[in-house]
Amino acid sequence: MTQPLTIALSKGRILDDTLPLLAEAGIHPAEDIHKSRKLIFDTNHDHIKLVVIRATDVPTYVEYGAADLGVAGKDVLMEYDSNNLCEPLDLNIATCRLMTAAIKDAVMPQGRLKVATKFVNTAKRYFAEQGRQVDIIKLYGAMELAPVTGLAHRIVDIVETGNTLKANGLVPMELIADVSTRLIVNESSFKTKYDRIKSLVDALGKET
Ligand code: PRT
Ligand code: MG
Repeated sequence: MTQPLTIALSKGRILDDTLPLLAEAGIHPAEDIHKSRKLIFDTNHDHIKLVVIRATDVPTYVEYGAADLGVAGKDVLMEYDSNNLCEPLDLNIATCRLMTAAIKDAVMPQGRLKVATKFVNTAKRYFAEQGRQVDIIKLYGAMELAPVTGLAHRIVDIVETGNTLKANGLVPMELIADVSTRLIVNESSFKTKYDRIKSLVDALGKET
């Protein structure tokens, strides 16, 4: 019996760019993902299934083998920081930058810099590499509000056009990483289901 191949997709903005890539590689969900409340979808291929989950959960599903493959932003992968995931393909979609930002013309604080972000691990690593001691404050959203309200001096967040920062009186400062969406693969799946995964990687690679 052929084992299923499960692909974990990030819901939200990445999904809209992923579905056309899958379609060009010949993979079509059996029903409209946007109109369904289901979390798991059959496809036109008997043995390929899609699960649609929060972007931050994708590496977890793939690392533990609950999904063989996944589609996730480099920002999410940097924050998850696993050594057990293969990253064979840059899908070149949902491109943006991970940056620090602060209030325009803000003066540096006397004491330690307070940095608000949902990218706690990435921010810690970045400032440690710079040899700068900072206090990291974990937030789950609306990071732009932190400097304005005095919660933090700086934020680490995704910047695309820069409009969100600007609308809140902030300016981008340091580039931490260029971000795009990656295909990730569970290491042991890559060995046990090599042929099927390889041809999928090749098909998706042709489109990017
Ligand atoms: O909503 P939920 O908490 O479940 O997750 P999420 O908000 O992280 O998911 P979602 O759907 O927003 O998708 C996030 C993924 O898309 C990220 O992991 C990135 O890899 C990628 N991506 C690409 C972006 C953006 N562009 C983007 N512009 N993620 C977020 N933004 C947000 C950013 O947080 C900021 O609020 O857009 C705003 C900045 O945009 P500009 O154009 O104003 O600079
Ligand atoms: Mg969101």
